[in-house]
Amino acid sequence: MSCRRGALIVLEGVDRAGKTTQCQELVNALQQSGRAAEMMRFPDRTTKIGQLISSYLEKKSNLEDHTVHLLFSANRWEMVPLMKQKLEQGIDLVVDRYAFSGVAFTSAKPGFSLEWCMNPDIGLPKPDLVMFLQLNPNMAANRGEFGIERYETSAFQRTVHQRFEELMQDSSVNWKVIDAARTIEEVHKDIKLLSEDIISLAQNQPVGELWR
Ligand code: NYM
Repeated sequence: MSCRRGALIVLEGVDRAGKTTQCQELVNALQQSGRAAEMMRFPDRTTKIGQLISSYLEKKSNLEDHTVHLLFSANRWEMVPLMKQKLEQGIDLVVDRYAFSGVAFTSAKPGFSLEWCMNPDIGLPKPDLVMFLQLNPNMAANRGEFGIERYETSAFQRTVHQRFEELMQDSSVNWKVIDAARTIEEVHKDIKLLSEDIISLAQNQPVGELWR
């Protein structure tokens, strides 16, 4: 008999919404309750593709806008075999950003439709749950270190936020909106409860395909 699969849980939001902190908190909490949980993040800057992306984000190199979009997508696809393997082994994956960031950030640039941006990510493992950490982009800007990397301007982040709002209209994805303007502990409590519910539901279902 095969073991019950792990859940694919994604945290999304504008920059500085607290995603990384909350991913770590969730992984710790799940591990403490005896689950095998691991964190992943996109972009994964450790691979060759990830290094190209990282250099672009740090403004050390320039890449054409379509090209960098496809690199971000390729950086997800290159991790798919590992993700599927871990899920099958019963490991819960807590992921800091996914295809939704990919679409929201590129489509905030002039001339990019949501549809074009979604295409390369169609068929990725579908998250069982996507929690959107809702934070006013102006509040995010006050949370320090804002403005160091590419895309970190209030005007751009406001457009990114609008694109996320459009993506959240899609009922084929299990979106939950979390008020991220509260304390770390309060936000964590909500995230943990929602995650525990989805872990029990997901274990009896096959992993879906995103946007298909
Ligand atoms: N980003 C992230 C994209 O533009 N496209 C993507 O597909 C993904 C996953 O990269 N500003 C952007 C969002 C962030 C930056 O930042 C990655 P961080 O701090 O590594 O999450």
